[in-house]
Amino acid sequence: MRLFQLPGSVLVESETRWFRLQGETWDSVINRADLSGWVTGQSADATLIDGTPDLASLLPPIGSQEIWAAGVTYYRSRTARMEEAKLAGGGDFYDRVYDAARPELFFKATPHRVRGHRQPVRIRKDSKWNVPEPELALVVSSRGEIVGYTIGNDMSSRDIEGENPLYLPQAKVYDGSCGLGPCVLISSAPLPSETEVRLAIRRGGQSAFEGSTTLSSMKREPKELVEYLFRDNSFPHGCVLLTGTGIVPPDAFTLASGDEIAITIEPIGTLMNTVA
Ligand code: DO4
Ligand code: MG
Repeated sequence: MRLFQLPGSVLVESETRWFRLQGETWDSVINRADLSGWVTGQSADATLIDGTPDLASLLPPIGSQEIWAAGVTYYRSRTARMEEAKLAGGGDFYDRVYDAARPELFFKATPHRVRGHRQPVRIRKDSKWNVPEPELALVVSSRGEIVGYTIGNDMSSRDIEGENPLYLPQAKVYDGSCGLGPCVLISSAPLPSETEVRLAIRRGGQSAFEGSTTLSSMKREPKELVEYLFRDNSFPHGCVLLTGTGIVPPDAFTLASGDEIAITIEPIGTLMNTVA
């Protein structure tokens, strides 16, 4: 089952049926106990929507949740960061966090910085080297349970982060720096390790970069990341946690205005954003 957010309503796609959750907000839905059982129960009395609903006004799958992210959870990310930070003397930190018990977790966005499916993401005006980071995103309830999955794009300024690791918040957090969507796949079970994450970037109608990885290359378990995030932190509305990237384009690549970014994680769908 997948949840979609439209202005003023939450829609459910279950097998071939679509229905609206009456009198619910995004925050109330994702914090329901036994979300998948509850949504299944709602389908019994729901008024079905004829055919496929119009998703032109689709919103990002976010209400009042904070968005956090994990880093250096894939070997590819560790290597790329070590390269970009080595002149600044910061390369070693990435190697150490990759092997450490405690993961890297950082604050990524508030809801107003998030862009949904087909909404434009942004590059910082003071940055010259930028990439999208395609990541599995966990939707976590206020009780710390993973209730579903969405797709995240952790837009990142590599020159700012590479200049000094202490600039990480500026490289990661700015208006339009986080893509999320198109929907939430409701599942309390982990996604299979062979699940693919694919990134395709098109420029001027042609492929500019393609890459893929699978969740089996992730060094840490989603549950472990959530457990660290919830240590001494409460999330009254739940939160979204991006799990890190395993795909980094070659160093010569930087995003440009007009680029189309498509991130696909099959059971969830495809998140598409154009760079503003
Ligand atoms: O350490 C910097 C950020 C890492 C990150 O965002 C990632 O690995 O996805
Ligand atoms: Mg990232």
